[in-house]
Amino acid sequence: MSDDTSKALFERAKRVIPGGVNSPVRAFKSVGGDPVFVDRAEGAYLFGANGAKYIDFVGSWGPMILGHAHPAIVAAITSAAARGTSYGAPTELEIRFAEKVIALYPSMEMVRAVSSGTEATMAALRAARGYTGRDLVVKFEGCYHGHADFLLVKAGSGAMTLGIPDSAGVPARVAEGTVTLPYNDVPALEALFASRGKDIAAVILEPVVGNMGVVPPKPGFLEAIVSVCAKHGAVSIFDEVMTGCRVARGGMQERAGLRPDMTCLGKIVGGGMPLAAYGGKRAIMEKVAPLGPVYQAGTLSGNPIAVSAALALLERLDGAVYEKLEALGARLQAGFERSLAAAKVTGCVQRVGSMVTLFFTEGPVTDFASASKADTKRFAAWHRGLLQRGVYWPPSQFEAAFLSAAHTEADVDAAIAASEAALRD
Ligand code: HOZ
Repeated sequence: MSDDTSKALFERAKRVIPGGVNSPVRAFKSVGGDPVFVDRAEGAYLFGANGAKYIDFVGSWGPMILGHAHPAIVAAITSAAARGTSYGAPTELEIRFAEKVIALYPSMEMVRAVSSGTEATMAALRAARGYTGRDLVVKFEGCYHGHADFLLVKAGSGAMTLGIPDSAGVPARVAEGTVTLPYNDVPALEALFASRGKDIAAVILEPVVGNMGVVPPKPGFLEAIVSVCAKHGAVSIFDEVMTGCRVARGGMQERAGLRPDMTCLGKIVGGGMPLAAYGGKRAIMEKVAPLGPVYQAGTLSGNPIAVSAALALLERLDGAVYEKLEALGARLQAGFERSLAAAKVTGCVQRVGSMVTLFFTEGPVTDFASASKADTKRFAAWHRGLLQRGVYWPPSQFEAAFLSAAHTEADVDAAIAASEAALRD
């Protein structure tokens, strides 16, 4: 596929936007080549400004669980826009959104709408600190919770991809307020609480990591987080921005049968619009202004267009969607595993439902250290091979790919065939 168009657009973009992109991993820096500039998207497909059609396994990094431009969601957006794009005043739509989220996530007794996953985690942690009167935050190496200063410490996603897990511009005294531990390491968690338990406000984690590639929790890890926090009076926070309504309608907490103290949601829950949410136990959420002293606000929070899109999406998430996603995910995983074996290439496919990563390392990948062993050059070559064959895969070894209910078995088989060929390039 000729990519003169992408090249020309990228050159133009780089003159006026840092790195030519509005979010770092989009720049293809770790895989080489020019990013695809998108003209439009429909169902499981992206159509590039270069005229090419791609089977999309990025899905806007998660939200597009029903595929792009779903007619019901487009209709909801259109009709909401005709009624005004933003009011800065409450609407009945926001109540319906909160009621829906609480119905799906019973651990969330109250919920606040915000505009991005970054805002959700930032606000949840502020509420946790306000509630406990403690300052220390615990996160896990390779988990990414948005770009708030105190969370850009040993962070995954683009920060890991670009080799800057500890961002410049974060004051040392701010970073010192965050302690990091290896993911899946219960003894390390217990040891930290034994020594500093009285100072810890909250433990935040991705209950399935998507931001260092897909890394599932080991049996007992999530349970340990919830119980250790409860024992020491700290707040457990599941960042389900990626896993929420993705690994199950009620997220990973539904699959695990757990009720964390707080939950952060975004992506799917936002209907593919700039909408996210945080919430949790009533006693914690009652600390949030105007009820309590923890301040958090936003002109576009609960925006009527975004909330309308979210409601239209959420009401379409039935059991059939998740059955289809599981079947497609299993098919993709088996096919990729066959392609690795046939090409005699070392790799492992990690998957939870419709979140998938092919790691170019023996595996299993259980934490930041094992993820870091992946052969990123091999990944880059494979990624280029997929792209040349019309498969749009996340341009980083350390990101999850996503299936949607709009994908077909034929789309998945095309990706498997592209992988087979790419591994032989
Ligand atoms: N943080 C997103 C992936 N984990 C990337 C968002 C984007 O670059 O659009």
